Amino acid sequence: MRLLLTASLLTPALASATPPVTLDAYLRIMDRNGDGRVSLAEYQAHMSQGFRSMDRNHDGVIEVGEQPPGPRRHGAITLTQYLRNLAATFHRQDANHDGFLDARELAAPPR
Ligand SMILES: [Ca+2]
Ligand SMILES: [Ca+2]
Repeated sequence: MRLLLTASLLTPALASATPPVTLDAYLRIMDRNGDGRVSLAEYQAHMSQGFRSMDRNHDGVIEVGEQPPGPRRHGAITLTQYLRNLAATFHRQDANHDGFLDARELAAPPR
């Protein structure tokens, strides 16, 4: 389980530069206030980094042309919509419905 996770979460560069990074370490990257669990705000802050890097003209909208090519391509998506989608994912992953993701919930396959 841990091996699988390590392989899927790490970029090759990171993997070669550091000792194996555990799921706990991954959680700590998201866990900004250090309480050992990931709140929705922490999840959104971390996951929206990708949005911000795709939003090349920084207008809060990812145009179709800024999206990676692929079958899931859809119309332009705003940051607001994106955060709403992240919230939906967060709540699906929150298996025990306590409003936080622990390491196990973070590692669970998307529902
Ligand atoms: Ca936290
Ligand atoms: Ca939870």
